Amino acid sequence: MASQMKLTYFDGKGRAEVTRLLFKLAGKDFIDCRLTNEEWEAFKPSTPKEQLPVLEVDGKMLCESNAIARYVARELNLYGSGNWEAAVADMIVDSCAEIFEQGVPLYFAKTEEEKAEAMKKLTPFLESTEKLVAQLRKGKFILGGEASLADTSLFSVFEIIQRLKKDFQVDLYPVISQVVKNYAEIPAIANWVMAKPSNK
Ligand SMILES: N[C@@H](CCC(=O)N[C@@H](CS)C(=O)NCC(=O)O)C(=O)O
Repeated sequence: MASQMKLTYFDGKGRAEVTRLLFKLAGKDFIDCRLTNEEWEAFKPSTPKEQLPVLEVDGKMLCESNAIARYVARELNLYGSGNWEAAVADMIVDSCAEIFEQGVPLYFAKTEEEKAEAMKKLTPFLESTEKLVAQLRKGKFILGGEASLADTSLFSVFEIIQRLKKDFQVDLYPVISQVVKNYAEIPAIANWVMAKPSNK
């Protein structure tokens, strides 16, 4: 197991929250470093792609949010058991990454009309993910009784959509809605969510 890891991002959820949640889920300490824009400008040249998030582990640095989340999930045994379950988790992680990227216009939408248009484009991706989760879910969580990277990715991306579109109805996606609800009830997660303002 690697020594204490340091996750650096801005002071928001964005592309770092899945990894933060994984640390919380596993009850594993990490350094949650949040940079201001000025601090970022100074730190930027030392990062592999001049992008955040980065994860520092034993003097080395990883970039790309999904590579970071997968690495941390493997380190913390939150990637299911065996190659098949890891691939099942990956189907969800990749679907959530697609939703995240398709959801970016929602972040930049200024009016309710723009938000509605962005939601319209996002909806097919939510529907196909609901269908996938309905086929894969083995219990309370996607891989069975224990939460993994798969549920963490779902929870995080749905939390972001809810924050950006206040009238978003998670209930339209009943299977995902149940998984997300079960995830939110995990004490370590409930405490983490409660301790943070909704956008941080
Ligand atoms: N594919 C990359 C995208 C990273 C990315 O776009 N990061 C943005 C923040 S969300 C960034 O570093 N922006 C600051 C800049 O480009 O100077 C990932 O998922 O990590």
